[in-house]
Amino acid sequence: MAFFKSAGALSSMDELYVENPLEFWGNNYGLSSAEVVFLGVPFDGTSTGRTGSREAPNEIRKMSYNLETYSRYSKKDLADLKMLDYGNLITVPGDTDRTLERLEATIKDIGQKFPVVVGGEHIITLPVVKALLKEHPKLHVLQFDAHLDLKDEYLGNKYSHVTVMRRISEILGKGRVIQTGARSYDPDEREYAKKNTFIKTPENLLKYSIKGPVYLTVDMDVFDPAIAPGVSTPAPGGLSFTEYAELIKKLSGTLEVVGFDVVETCPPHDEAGMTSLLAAEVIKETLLAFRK
Ligand SMILES: [Mn+2]
Repeated sequence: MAFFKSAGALSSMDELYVENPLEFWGNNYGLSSAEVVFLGVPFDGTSTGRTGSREAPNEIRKMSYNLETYSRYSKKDLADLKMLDYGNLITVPGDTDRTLERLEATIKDIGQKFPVVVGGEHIITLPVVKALLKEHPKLHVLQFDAHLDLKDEYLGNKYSHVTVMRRISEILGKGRVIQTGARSYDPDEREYAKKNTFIKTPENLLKYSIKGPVYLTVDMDVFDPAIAPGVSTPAPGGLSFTEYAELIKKLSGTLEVVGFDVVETCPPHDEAGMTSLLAAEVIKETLLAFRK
């Protein structure tokens, strides 16, 4: 539970029986000493489906209070990590470009840490990847998503949550984007993927080795809508949580992950907070799997 907060860097505030329920698990460390930095990005300006993912960072923070900090998958505990909740990016409503510029600048600030970025919709992955490229020129991106997000444009818009992986693939170059969980895409996206990215089933992902640093992006619609109904664009037939947790546990032995995001949770369309709760659990397991 979140009670371990007072077990870290002590201050006189720890004498008081109060806590701030709008923080991810740990927040005992300043930016200079934290190893893991959470950043919320409450932005849903290009959502083509249901809107509302801007509400996700705070909903996921609330749900994180329901979870144990220990993981039975990784046998590790969040309480052992030095973490900082950096807060939410101040977005510019109606202005995608300026919002993404702000996000890129913010990630450049914290890029030497292990960033955990909580969306918001999927376009936010683009500036994060751009910022991390400075630190990691050989970066690969591993995407868990029901969709390929490889459209060249949508209604004339090149910067959208349905074009995000196309833009990232163009920046990184051939073969540096690996996509898994995809089950909803058009023939043009499939054609682009054949030439430029790798599509792997979760099973095949384990046989494939990615050399060099990896940024992970988890779109919550990769999960089955039965357990994750609160997403912008649900697609039947997705992963279970157990499948995901076991998969990343196996990958944790080989992948050098330098940060990740969890995007597309859409609280206004959620049932009983279950997708936000799942997102909190996904953040916890992913962080513990890839952070020693
Ligand atoms: Mn996506």
